[in-house]
Amino acid sequence: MLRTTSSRFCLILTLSLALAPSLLSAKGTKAAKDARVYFISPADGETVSGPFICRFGLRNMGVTHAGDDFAGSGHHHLLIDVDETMQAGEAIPRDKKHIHYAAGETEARIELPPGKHTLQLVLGDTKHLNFDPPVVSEKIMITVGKSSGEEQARATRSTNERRKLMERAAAPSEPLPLQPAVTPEMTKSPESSDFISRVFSGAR
Ligand SMILES: [Cu+2]
Repeated sequence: MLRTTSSRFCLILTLSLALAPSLLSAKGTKAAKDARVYFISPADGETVSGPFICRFGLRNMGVTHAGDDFAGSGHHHLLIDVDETMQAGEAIPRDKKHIHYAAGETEARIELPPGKHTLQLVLGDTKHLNFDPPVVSEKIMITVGKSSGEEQARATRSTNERRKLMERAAAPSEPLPLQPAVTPEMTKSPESSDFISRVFSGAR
């Protein structure tokens, strides 16, 4: 009896030791095979001016809301100027450099200060954790042009100037000289003078 119990214990211990490595390596939700996240736009090396639309692409997995636990799906995160490498099962930070698109957005309007910036996409699971293995895009670099602000300021200036001109035209500060409805030549016409004299005198 004692021998049987110790044999069972040894069997359980052996099985536990055999399973332990696989249990320890299970970090986060399993990513789908061949899952790929990528930028549709902007392109790597592109120069943008002012706010731009960033479009997220995903293959072999689906996009859903954070909190939805559908197999093989997750939500996008945009990493701006982030150097750290994502680890399987690691929580994706929530700050200005790690933007969560928890409503399942597949594009976003981004506004960055002028200069060079890196962008990277990361797909997170229902709890905002990295998949195992992490589903991350290539890191791209974009340049935000300085001219964007200047162009906007110039456009605003010209619009304001146009508005001022229109207002001035609609309400002139000095009254325009009245144009005579009848030219002096017409009033001097002998025929018309004769006709008016005859009407007022009752002559026919
Ligand atoms: Cu998230």
